[in-house]
Amino acid sequence: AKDPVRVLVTGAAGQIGYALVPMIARGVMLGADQPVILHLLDIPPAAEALNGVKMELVDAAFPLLKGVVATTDVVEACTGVNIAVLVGGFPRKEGMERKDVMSKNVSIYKSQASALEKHAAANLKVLVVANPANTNALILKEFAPSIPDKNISCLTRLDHNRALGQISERLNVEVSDVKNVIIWGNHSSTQYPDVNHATVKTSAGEKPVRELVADDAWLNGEFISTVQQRGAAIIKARKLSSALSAASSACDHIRDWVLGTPEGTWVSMGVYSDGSYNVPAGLIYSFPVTAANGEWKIVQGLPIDEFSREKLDLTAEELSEEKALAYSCLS
Ligand code: NAX
Repeated sequence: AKDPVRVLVTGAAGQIGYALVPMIARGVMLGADQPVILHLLDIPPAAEALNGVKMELVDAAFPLLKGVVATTDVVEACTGVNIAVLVGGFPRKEGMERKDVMSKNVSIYKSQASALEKHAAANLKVLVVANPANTNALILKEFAPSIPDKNISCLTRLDHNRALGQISERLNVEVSDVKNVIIWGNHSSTQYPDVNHATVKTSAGEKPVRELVADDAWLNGEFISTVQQRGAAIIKARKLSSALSAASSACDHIRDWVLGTPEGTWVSMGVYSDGSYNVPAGLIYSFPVTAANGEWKIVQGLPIDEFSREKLDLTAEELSEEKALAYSCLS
C-alpha cells in the first residue's frame, strides 16, 4: 500500500474548505489508491467550526483517510505536508479599500510562506486559491525562497472549467469532448479566456471550436464576458461565492499536476512567468500548461493574434499593478 500523502487545507472551516475536504478524502484529488492525512488550518474564531468539520470527516469513515490534524497553529498545520491548498484569506468586504485587503493578505501569505518553508516536506507543492490568488502566490514565493518557483501555483482551473462548460452548453456537446481552452493572466475579471486553439471531439475527428461555433462575435464578446463575470453571477444567484466548483477545480489542478495531463491536452495554471509569450517575468500568470512526472511546463509556440495580444497585455498590466500594491504594503 502507498504511504499517505499529507494535504494541508487552510481556511478549512470555510465554504470551499467544506466542499473540498471530502473530495480529497475520497481520492478525487490524488487518486482512488492514494491514502491521505488531512491537515486543516483555520483561525481561532473558527476553531469550533473547524472541529465540527473534523468530526464529520471521522463520521464519514472514508477508507483513504488515515488521519486529520485540525488546528489553529500554523506551524503544526504546515509540518510535514506534501501538498498545500491555501484557501484561507481575508475577503474584501463592502466599503474596504483594495489596499487594505491587500495588506491583510500580504501579511497572511508572508507568515504562511515562512511556516511552509521551515516545516513542510521537501517536495511540497502549493496551490493558492484565496484571492487575490495570483498575487498571494507571488508573495508566498518571494517569502519562501527555498521553495522552488515550480512548486508554487494559483488556481485558474475554475475559470478554465467554466470556459469548457460554456462551450459545451453552446454546442450541446459533452464537456469532456471539449479541450484546450486557455485562461491567460489574472484570476480576476481581466483574465482572457481564449478559444483560438480549443477543439471538440466529434465523430469526424477533432474540430476547432471557432469552426463549430461559427460565431466570432459571440466568442469574442459574450463568451469572454460570461466566463470573466461567472464568479459574480454565482454570488448573485447563491448569495455566496462559488464553492463546489472551486473545490472540484482545485482537485483537478492538483491531480493533473501530480498525475499528469492526458496526451494532447493542456490545462490552465497560474505559474511563475519565465517571460513566455512576452508576459513579464516575475508575475504569477495563468498559462496553458502540460504536466508529467509531477512537473508542469508552459505550452510553447501557440500563435497569438492581435486581439489576443491586447488581452494578454491588459491582464499582465493589472498583475504588475497588484504586485506593486502588494510591495507597497510591505513597507
Ligand atoms: P470563506 O469565508 O467561507 O472561508 C474562508 C476561511 O478562511 C474562513 O473559515 C476563515 O476563517 C479562514 N481564514 C481567514 N484567514 C485565515 C488565515 N490566516 N489562516 C487560515 N484560515 C484563515 O470563503 P470561501 O468561500 O471558502 O473562499 C475562500 C477564498 O477563495 C476567498 O479568498 C475567495 O475569494 C477565493 N476564491 C477563489 C477562487 C479561484 O478560482 N481562485 C474561486 C472561489 C473563491 O472565490
